[in-house]
Amino acid sequence: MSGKQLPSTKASSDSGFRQEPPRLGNQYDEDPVLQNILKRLLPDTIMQEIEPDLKQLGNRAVTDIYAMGEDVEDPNNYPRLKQYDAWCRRVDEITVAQGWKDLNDVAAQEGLVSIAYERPYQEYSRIYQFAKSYLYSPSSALYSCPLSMTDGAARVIEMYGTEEMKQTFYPRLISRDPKTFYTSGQWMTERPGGSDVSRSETQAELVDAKTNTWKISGFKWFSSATTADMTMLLARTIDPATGLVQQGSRGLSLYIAKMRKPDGQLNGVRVHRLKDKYGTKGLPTAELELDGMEAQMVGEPGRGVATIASILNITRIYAAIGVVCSLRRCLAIAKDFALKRQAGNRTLDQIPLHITTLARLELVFRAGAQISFYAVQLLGRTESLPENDPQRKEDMEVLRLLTPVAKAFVCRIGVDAISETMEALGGQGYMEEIGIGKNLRNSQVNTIWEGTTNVLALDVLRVLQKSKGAALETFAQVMNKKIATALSTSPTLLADAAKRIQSSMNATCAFVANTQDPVAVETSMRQVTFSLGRVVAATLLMEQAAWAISTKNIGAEQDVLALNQWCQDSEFTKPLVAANVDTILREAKMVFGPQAKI
Ligand code: UCC
Ligand code: FAD
Repeated sequence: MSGKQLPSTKASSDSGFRQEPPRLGNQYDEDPVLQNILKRLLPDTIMQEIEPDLKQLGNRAVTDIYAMGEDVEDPNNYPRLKQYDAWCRRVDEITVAQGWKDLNDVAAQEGLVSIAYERPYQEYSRIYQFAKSYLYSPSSALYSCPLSMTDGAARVIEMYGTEEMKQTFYPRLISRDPKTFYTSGQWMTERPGGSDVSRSETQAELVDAKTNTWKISGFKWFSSATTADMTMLLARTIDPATGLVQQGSRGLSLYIAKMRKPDGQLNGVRVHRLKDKYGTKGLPTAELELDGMEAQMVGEPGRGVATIASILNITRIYAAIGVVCSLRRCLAIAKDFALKRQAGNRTLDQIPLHITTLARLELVFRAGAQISFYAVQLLGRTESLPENDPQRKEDMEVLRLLTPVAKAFVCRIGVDAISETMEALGGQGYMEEIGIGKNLRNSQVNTIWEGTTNVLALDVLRVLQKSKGAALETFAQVMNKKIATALSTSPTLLADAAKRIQSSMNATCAFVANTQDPVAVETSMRQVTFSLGRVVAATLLMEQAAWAISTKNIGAEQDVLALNQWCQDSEFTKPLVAANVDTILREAKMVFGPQAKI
């Protein structure tokens, strides 16, 4: 026998080793990455004004809001549907957890939607709002989902709504009073397709042109937040003059409808079934049959997709932020565990292999946080700057390209990283009580809803083609400006990263310009999207590092390390590869067998 000899001790359920558990403290105080992004993006006076509010929410995220989320995640409290009463009358009542209702009230009171529309700090209001959403979201069991659609609905009404909609729906969507606060659904997906809505079957028939009243019938395949008060939905418009409909997505218009009539009955909606989902268990997602749902058209007939895009472009930012804050939550647990858990004679935070594993996750978190808050910054500017401001035009162009990049890239790499945080706690990571499982399950969906990764890559292509390449040019110019400004603060420390970012940006632009074959263009779009994601993350990490150096921020060293590590990663310099018909055919044969064709 080797090793030191000791008297034997007996381990039992009440004696022997107990691991000190990881702990979560105030979620704002413990997050220097968030704090420093906010300090960089916000004027000092605003930062000072909002910080106490962020601190109080950071505390609520681990106290009462946390408890509400746990109540929702309790399997005994999952949503239940009662379709009929004892007398065979159709009632379609959905019961949700008390925590779900409380999370709604907290969201209204905390101004999680309203801050964006009250605009107390003009262009900076969005940053304030999303910082709060970031703190609330990982404890909220996905209440951030209905909030994101509510936010998008408010924006659509602000942009395209009639005066009546602005007076009836809008004030409720942005209310801070839980009694008057409305949440909204967003119904696009039907059985023939969610990525491609062109074969949608739901139809809208005009009832009264004077009051813009329509009756909608059909079947909606996914409705998250079915207990919302209202919804925005796509339907195929029956031309009142001819009684005919136009096929394809250009035949779809956007409609707004209340879920219930004034007498409390459902407004022509039957809840067909609640979805049995992998995650988002507390969110009452349903299949809905519509039979004469009374609604009003929003925007122009046949412009449904283009009009609802204003919701998509907001909810996609929520999805990116949602994954980033969940990753941070899981990483916080993994980091604290590493300080406490011993393997051999060291704690995990001293073991090189464990350190390097966590370092990669930390990088994904920092990069994702930068990209997401940049999208938020641009969203705020585009909503607040005067229409003729040249900065607004540039911001709109960059935001249009950045939004699908952020959603696709951040959600994809973020979910993978959350999965790895689970492993960092070993077997305990897999246990429900730890919280990583819930975050992983609830985050996974962000790669699917609001557009899958590939559909968003095709949205990037839409932007490149529609702008005839101008969007990418503007994007590159803006990144170059940021790099030049950052370099001027610290040429030596940042020079290597600057060279790498510019070379990667140039390679991506050249690849896009030189790739002409349609198959190659389409199949390389995911690579292009991710490459743009890596470049924008690098540029923003550099901006953050330059800010930290120039303000002598305590995190400056970490920021420079993160920047260099991100830019030195092999993925960053990996060349983009264009596929052609032959390569895809080979892949098709490999996947589907020798008969495969494209
Ligand atoms: O999943 C859903 C809700 C879940 C809950 C969300 C919670 C998130 C927060 C979580 C927090 C933790 S709701 C369903 C979401 N569904 C999608 O995202 C659909 C994915 N599919 C697409 O995005 C497709 O690309 C479609 C449906 C947009 C394709 O439609 P079309 O009609 O075939 O495409 P077109 O013909 O290219 O585009 C029609 C018009 C064009 O404008 P015009 O006519 O002026 O040329 C496009 O430029 O729409 C314009 N357009 C856009 N404009 C299309 N996409 C956009 C866009 N993103 N922004 C601006
Ligand atoms: P499909 O479109 O059939 O996609 C299947 C696969 O094909 C995907 O991998 C996709 O990337 C790929 N694909 C499709 N088209 C292309 C293409 N042209 N090129 C390359 N690849 C392609 N929808 C709503 O409208 N409202 C809601 O409230 C809502 N809530 C949801 C809640 C949950 C929990 C979930 C899981 C979904 C929800 N959805 C909702 C639906 C969601 O938006 C769709 O599932 C999503 O847009 C994908 O559509 P689909 O399911 O029809 O998949």
